This record gives sequence, C-alpha cells and structure tokens, in this order.
Amino acid sequence: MRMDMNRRDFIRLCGGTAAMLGLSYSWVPEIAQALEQAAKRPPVIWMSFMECTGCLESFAKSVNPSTADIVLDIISLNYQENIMAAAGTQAEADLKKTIGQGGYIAVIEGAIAVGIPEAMMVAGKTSLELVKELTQNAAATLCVGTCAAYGGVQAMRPNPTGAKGVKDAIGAKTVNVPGCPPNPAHMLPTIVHYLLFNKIPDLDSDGRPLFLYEQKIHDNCERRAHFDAGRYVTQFGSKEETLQYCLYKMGCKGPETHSPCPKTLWNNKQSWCVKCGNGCIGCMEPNFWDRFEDFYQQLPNVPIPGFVGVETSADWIGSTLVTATMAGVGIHAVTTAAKGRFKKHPEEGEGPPPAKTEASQGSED
Ligand code: FSX
Ligand code: SF4
Repeated sequence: MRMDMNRRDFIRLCGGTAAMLGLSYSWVPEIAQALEQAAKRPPVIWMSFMECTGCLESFAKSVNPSTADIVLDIISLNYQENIMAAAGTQAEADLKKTIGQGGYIAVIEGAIAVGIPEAMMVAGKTSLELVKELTQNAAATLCVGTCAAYGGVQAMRPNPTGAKGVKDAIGAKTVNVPGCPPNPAHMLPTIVHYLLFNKIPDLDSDGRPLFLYEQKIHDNCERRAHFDAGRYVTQFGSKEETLQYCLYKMGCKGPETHSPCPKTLWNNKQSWCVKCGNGCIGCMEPNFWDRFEDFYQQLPNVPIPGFVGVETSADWIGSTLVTATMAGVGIHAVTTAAKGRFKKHPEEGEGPPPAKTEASQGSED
C-alpha cells in the first residue's frame, strides 16, 4: 500500500529482483519481507563529486519501483544534495549526525580529485577529505557510476586533477555498480542484497557484484548467433544493419565488457544499446574512457566459442567458416553459460521445490 502497488505487481517486483540476484523463486517471500520492513530502512548518504550528474539522472528514471518508492519506502535517504529539501547549515548538521551514528550506506557518484584536491570542493572541504569522512563509519560503500568506481571521464588522459575512483583514492572497500551512467535496475538489487543477507554481495576483482556482472555483454547478446556465424555489419545504412547483424566490426566492445545489459535492458526494460543499433562502448569497465576511446575501432582477436586454445579471430571465422554448425556451437556455448546460475533457497533440497506460499502464487498469472 505504501508503494501504491497492488500485491501482484509487488510480488512481480520481488520475483524480478530474485532473478537479478541469481536466487530461485522460493526466495520471494524473504525479499518481500526485506522490502516491507519499513522500520529497518537503512539510512543512506548519497554524495556527488566529479561527475556529470548522469548517475542521479539515471536513478531518477527508475520506473518499477519508482525513484519515490525507493527513496521513501525502501531506503531512508538522509542526504542527497540535488533532491533534498534541507540546505546549508541544516543539511550539513544532518550529514554530521548520520555519519556520527554510523551503520549507514554511503552512496558515492563521481571521481575523487587526488592530484589537485582543491579542484573539487563542497562546503569548504575537498572531495578527498569528504570521502574519507563519509566512508569511515559506513556499513557499506556503494559507488554508482564508472567515475566513482574507477575514475571515469575525469581520469581520462591527461587527467589534469589526478582523478581516481574511491577505492584507488582512499583504499576503501567499495561495491561498484559501474556504467556511464549506471542502470538504476542494477542499483536496487544491490541494495536488496544487503537488506536480505546483511552483508555486501560477492564481488569480482573490480569490485562489481558477481550476481550482476559475472557475464559479459557478448554472452547474452541477441546478435550473438550472427557473431558466431560470421554475419557482421560493416557499414551503417547497409542491408546488414537492417538485418541486425553483429556489430563487432563496427567497434562493439561487448566481448570485453562485463554487464547484464542484454538481460536487464534500460528505460523500463524497453531497449539497450545494441538493440538500438549501436555497439556497446564498454562503459562498465575500468579505465573507461581511455581503454575504449575509439568507439568504432574493432576489438582485435576475439575468441570464438568452441575453439578454446585455437588462435582465431572473428575476421577469420567470418571469411572461412561461415556455417550453420558454427552458429549452433555459439548458441550452445551461450545457453551453457546461462545454466546453473540460480542459487537455491536453503530449504530446497535435491527434491521438488517447497510448496508455494501465498506470496509466490500471486505472481504466476
Ligand atoms: Fe560519471 Fe555519474 Fe558518467 Fe556522468 O554521477 S559515470 S560522467 S553518466 O554522472 O559519474
Ligand atoms: Fe553482440 Fe557486440 Fe557481441 Fe556482436 S560483438 S554479438 S553486437 S555483444
């Protein structure tokens, strides 16, 4: 009722969140309970440093649940400069009080000016000072966006301010939800994971939640069968583009980018970059932008599934092995990668799943 959702929509939201977390459907009641416990809403301090505010814009476009639902019902957003009503001395006092009490989630967007700290100041303090203050008593530090996670556009050559991501700037352990901007649909499951298990999720070596970022764009891309069969777009405006062939030769960075974009989609699940007809630009990866600064430059030597250990490339496959068999190999590899990724509920043994609860029944129709 608080979220102005009927039960079916609410349970659907919980089911979608369970799938995103890699949990089986039997976890839905626990997820519903975690979201319903208003009294235990974790306090959140959200601070912005060197960035374009695209991350907050993206968060503000969250549809299901809406930004208002998240801010008013799921978390307790105690400080966010762009959307809070308080300002000046009152806002600074609220901030100090929440930090003093500890146990909050620190959400950070934007890079930290390490080389020239004075390049980024808020209320008389540098971003370096503020981020140290902010993270000292935090229960968890969530970096939203590639800038907070890895430095992003501010850290691009020649990086005049010596900008760095939060972990590199102060050595703090961070949970990174990268992207330029990040997908709001990736932020909520990360917070729900914390509410559900009272700990941060397992992370990859770049600090990203494994349940979201373990696979690459290329592993789940709807154009993957074209890649495996050697069918590529080589020119925009061509027949191949109309046929929605693979964008590898137009510079798609999907084979080297870890993200569930093809599954999560964007803008209330309407589309995503490759579906729109442009290759992935790799915005979820460390060292974005320098690493992928030419968006239309083809990646070299992308391995072909089913040919492990064989020195090959998409160029080679495209010119010499365009067979239906190869498409089959590729599809098999994708489906194999997708199998066995759902974590069972502790009460689920090897036998049939537990009886459905009232909550889980509500979403099936
Ligand atoms: Fe960076 Fe976010 Fe790109 Fe912009 O806050 S990830 S420049 S979308 O706004 O930090
Ligand atoms: Fe999709 Fe890009 Fe991989 Fe082609 S190269 S299959 S467009 S992710």
